[in-house]
Amino acid sequence: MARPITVGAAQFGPVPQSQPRAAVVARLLELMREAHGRGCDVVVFTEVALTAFFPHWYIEDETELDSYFEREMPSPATQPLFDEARKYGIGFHLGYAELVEGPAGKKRYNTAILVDKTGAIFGKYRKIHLPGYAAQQPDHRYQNLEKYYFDSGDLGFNAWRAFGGVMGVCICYDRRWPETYRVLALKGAEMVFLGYNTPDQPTDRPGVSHLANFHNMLSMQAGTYQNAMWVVGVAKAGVEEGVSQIGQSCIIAPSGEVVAQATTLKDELVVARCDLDMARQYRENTINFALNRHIEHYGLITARVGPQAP
Ligand code: CDT
Repeated sequence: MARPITVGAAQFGPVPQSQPRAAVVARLLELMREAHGRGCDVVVFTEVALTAFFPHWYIEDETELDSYFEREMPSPATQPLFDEARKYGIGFHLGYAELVEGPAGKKRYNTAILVDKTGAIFGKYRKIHLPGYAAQQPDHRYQNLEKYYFDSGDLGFNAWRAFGGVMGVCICYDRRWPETYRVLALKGAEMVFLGYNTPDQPTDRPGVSHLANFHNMLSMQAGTYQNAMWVVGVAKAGVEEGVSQIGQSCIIAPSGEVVAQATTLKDELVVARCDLDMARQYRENTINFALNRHIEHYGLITARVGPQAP
């Protein structure tokens, strides 16, 4: 029996460094209202949606760095998102930089939350795979300092029953690692939400990488098909503070087929009505884990490299 869900992938155009939170939230609210108008059950915002993607530059001043992070969620600035979600009866996914202050000092995470149709947070994920460098690269055109600014997520990959199915979350660079999708699938996720900030050029050389768009779609389409799940991938797109980022926000079926995709590099809502039951169908047939994954024969606990051939 079909289990339909209508999903909105809310691609976000550049967020200037100078744009206040309130103005960013106003843009997100506009996308949320459009999603409501187009019948969405849930609207998916991108990675670190509330600010410019600050890992692209080096920040020495701690107070300045802290200004990119949220210490609470909802916060006064983000409360309208939760209020409107409740008013419209729409769920949402939101990525943001999270600051946790404890006895051991500050912890910083690249985080995403899931919010239900009553405006209540029911899921949180902290990005595990952090790309880039742990130190400034002075000779690079722009930085990729996630290893410097963030701690690796400590909440694991999880899946939550919501919106008529089982929902999972990962963030950006996670999508390039097959174990991300596999662990989420093994936990039962039928649809995975993921936001990304992906430059279309290497940090150390000028010029567009002709493979940036290809690798984006390759990772997500392989992830969906090999794990029998839907993926909703949502970009921060366009030229932000001098860094040009890919778009291609899209909704991909468990067949690996792209059912909807953005055509711009700006704020743009992409909507699809998806049958969550398609994940179950694939998992009972071609991608049946229980029938076909003989992990006891994978040799996972034997030597990593075999002996020298004669
Ligand atoms: N934000 C983020 O994780 N970006 C990375 C850059 C990696 S460069 C190959 C990404 O996977 O898009």
